[in-house]
Amino acid sequence: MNEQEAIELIRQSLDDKRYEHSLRVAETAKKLAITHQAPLERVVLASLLHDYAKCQSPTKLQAKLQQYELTQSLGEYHHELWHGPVAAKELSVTNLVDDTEIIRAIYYHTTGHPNMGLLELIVFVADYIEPARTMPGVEEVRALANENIYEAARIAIKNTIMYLMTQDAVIHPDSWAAYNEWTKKY
Ligand code: DGI
Ligand code: FE
Ligand code: FE
Repeated sequence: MNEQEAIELIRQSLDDKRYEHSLRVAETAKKLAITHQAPLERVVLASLLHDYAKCQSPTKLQAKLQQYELTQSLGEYHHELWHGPVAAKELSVTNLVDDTEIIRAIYYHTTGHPNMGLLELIVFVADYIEPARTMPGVEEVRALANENIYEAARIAIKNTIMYLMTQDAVIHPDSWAAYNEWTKKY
């Protein structure tokens, strides 16, 4: 799939708000890819597609968790965590995307993962800092993103975990593992 095809695909599968968000993530990720000398086209493709399944209902996503045998790892967690893994599976089983790193970037874009490579880190951070994001701490991550992508990702997941804890939300083990790994690096 090329960039134009990805844009057409998300135009069909997402509402306006989510479509615009995806374009902003791709634009943000593109700049980071240039700064960090990451493969530009692949970074843009992963960013465009990261929320591909975001507009599907929790009921539909739940059925797909079953279909792709993801219920055990994700079924007990908040339905917000389902759209990345479902999008990754859907895009790979249909052979729309055959690039494993792109698939991983999509799969783990919400929770993070301890073994993320540069492409995945860029998508993860770009999703957090795209220009419409206003959560507390986002400016710090924006500034760090150009200097040290690991540290930017670390602060992003730290802020997310801290926010979720104020809500008494359950934290997915991948989020903890990512935080621990990036903190050891730091
Ligand atoms: O899809 P987006 O809105 O662009 O962003 P996202 O996929 O990063 O995040 C979706 C939501 O998931 C966001 O409100 C924060 C939440 N989230 C992230 N990690 C965890 C989590 N929610 C729970 N319960 N547990 C987590 O570990
Ligand atoms: Fe998302
Ligand atoms: Fe997103």
